[in-house]
Amino acid sequence: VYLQEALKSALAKNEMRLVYQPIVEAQSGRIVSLETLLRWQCGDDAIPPSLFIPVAEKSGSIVPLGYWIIEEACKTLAELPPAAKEIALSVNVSIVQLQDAAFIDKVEQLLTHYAIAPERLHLEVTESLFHESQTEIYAKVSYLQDKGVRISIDDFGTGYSSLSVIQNMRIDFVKIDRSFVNNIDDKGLAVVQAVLTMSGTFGYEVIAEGVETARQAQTLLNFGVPLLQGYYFSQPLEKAAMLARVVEAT
Ligand code: G
Ligand code: G
Ligand code: MN
Ligand code: NA
Repeated sequence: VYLQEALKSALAKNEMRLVYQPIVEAQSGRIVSLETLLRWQCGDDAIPPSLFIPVAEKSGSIVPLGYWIIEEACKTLAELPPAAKEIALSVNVSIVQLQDAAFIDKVEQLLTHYAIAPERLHLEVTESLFHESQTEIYAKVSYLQDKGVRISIDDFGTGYSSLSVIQNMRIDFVKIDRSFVNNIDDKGLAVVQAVLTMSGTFGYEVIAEGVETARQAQTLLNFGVPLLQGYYFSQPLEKAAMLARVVEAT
């Protein structure tokens, strides 16, 4: 109840901000996109998303908060230097947000208002999202994809019906959950290889998450994973640091 109340005023009090974690091309180390991650500084406390996102989902405040997040992402995209105009931002979206009747209109309005090419907005959703009200959600996602927005399946392999999702939807990116990357020297490798093998048939690009060591990065590169993300390449960065990094690289 305390969190729920504090969440309501968090935006007005300027307590929320986004941080940005690079997703890099395995071959070159070049940044191709950045995942936006929400941070809440409530007084002296940094409250982790794992704690407050579920509360925000339950209370419905994730809906206005989610629009704020997408707007911030659009503003940041507009601020990237011209040489970085190919870089995309990948925003986490939960099912409650997609269920909101205004979702499609809001996303289109924001893209138009900030003059952002839809291809530069990626939405990260989890597999479990496609359980409830499948057809309605599918239609919304599909509509946005027709406009150019890209869809990533987050935490791939940890939810239910992972395989039916890639079969039934046009997925642009599959993000292999970090538990498999962490286990790459053992059985995790088989999962990575299976996801890679299927990518040809289903037409998605593979991103490995949670890459923490040079050894993991090298193994993933050797097996042909095209895109990598994790602490080995970069922690999530504050906006200024992210902009500096992007400018430096372009
Ligand atoms: O950044 P961190 O590792 O603490 O994130 C923990 C969880 O919170 C992750 O599952 C992540 O997807 C989720 N999360 C982080 N930022 C956002 C956000 O902006 N929106 C939503 N819906 N989830 C987020
Ligand atoms: O569920 P999702 O993939 O959106 O979660 C993203 C979360 O993973 C972020 O909170 C981010 O801080 C965290 N993260 C990013 N890179 C790494 C990593 O290399 N190792 C671990 N353990 N967590 C990571
Ligand atoms: Mn994510
Ligand atoms: Na993930």
